Amino acid sequence: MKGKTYRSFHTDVIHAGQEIDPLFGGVSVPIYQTSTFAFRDADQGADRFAGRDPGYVYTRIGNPTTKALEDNLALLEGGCGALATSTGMAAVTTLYAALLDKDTHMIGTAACYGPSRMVMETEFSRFGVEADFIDTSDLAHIERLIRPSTRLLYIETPANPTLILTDLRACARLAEKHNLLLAVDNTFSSPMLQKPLELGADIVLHSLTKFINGHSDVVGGVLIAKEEALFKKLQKVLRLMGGTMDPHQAWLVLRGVKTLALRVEKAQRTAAELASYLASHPKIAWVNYPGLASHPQHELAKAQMSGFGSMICFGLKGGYEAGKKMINAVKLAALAVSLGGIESLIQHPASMTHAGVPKKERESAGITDDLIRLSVGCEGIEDLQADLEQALDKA
Ligand code: LCS
Repeated sequence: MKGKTYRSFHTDVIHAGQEIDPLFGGVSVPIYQTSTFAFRDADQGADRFAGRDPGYVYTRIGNPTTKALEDNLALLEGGCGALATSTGMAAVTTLYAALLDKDTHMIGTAACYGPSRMVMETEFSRFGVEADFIDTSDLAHIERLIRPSTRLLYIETPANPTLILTDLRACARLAEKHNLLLAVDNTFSSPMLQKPLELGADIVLHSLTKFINGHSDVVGGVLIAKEEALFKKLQKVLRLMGGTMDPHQAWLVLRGVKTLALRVEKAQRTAAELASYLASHPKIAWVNYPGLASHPQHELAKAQMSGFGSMICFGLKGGYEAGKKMINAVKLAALAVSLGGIESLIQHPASMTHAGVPKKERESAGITDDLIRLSVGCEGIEDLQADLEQALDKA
């Protein structure tokens, strides 16, 4: 992997792993929009396939634009290498396929992004992989479920959409004790606010669709490994299964990541104020935001995150009926799934992102029917608050 990190994360997002285009001096990384790369001669082709020549072969296997993004993201997370994927789900499924075999077992966070759980319970289960999705904030429960066949601890913290946290340092200790791999979906925090590899995780993954790209115009994902052997294992499976990222997609994400630090700073400042505003509103029953002193894991948030992010979830006193009126009345925040973009978005997980998780499991994971999820963007607080205010008036 090329490149180095700087003193400031604000510099890293712009420069880590990046270099001036050696051909023409382009400051922006060129888009190598090509599916294949010509060999000088047959020997060079053979050498590239055998890995004796590090040059490019074919874009599913590797591409310079995608590599520039991968080098940047690996440095931001402190990993040895990154693998960009076509979507966040391609990162999740590549991880599962690379690390789990028939009759092996994993333990995952129950309140994770619905499809990350569904793909395991409905698809990987067909190949004999076993899984328990539980409240991973309960470490004793994790330990009780570990079996000789358990290979992977899959943690999402803060979890989508409940914002329940899991103690990453404690999970790393458990993983070490029981010889498990610890993978962390860091989508909600981004490397700006949480660095799972530094806290002891083996792998970090993201839906790049969210904060890292940040402009609601690209889907993508990434896997970042701490150690080379694990990186190679994931890389082999990704190349074979084909969930690789396209160079044009990579270029857009590279453009997006340069403003990650600015966007996260702005959005989380606004989110902190909006969370306090909602918590004091007479029509609001409850608010979950890790930055509020009332969040049951506020101390853990301070211990493992450097900021509390810009995701808020809350419920209205009138339950989902009132919540539905509110989300129908919101004008500035779009009523849409996804999160982490400059535009604020609001949605109802029980009927949208997590509708595929059976109701019983959804509720036991804390995804109650009244839960509304707000992704705070970079608009001005005055406008966002006024919009929530008028929508709450109608609820
Ligand atoms: N991990 C997390 C935490 C996510 O929130 C998502 C998508 C994924 C993985 C999958 O990434 P994708 O394939 O969509 O790039 N979360 C979404 C959400 O909450 N609303 O719509 C998508």
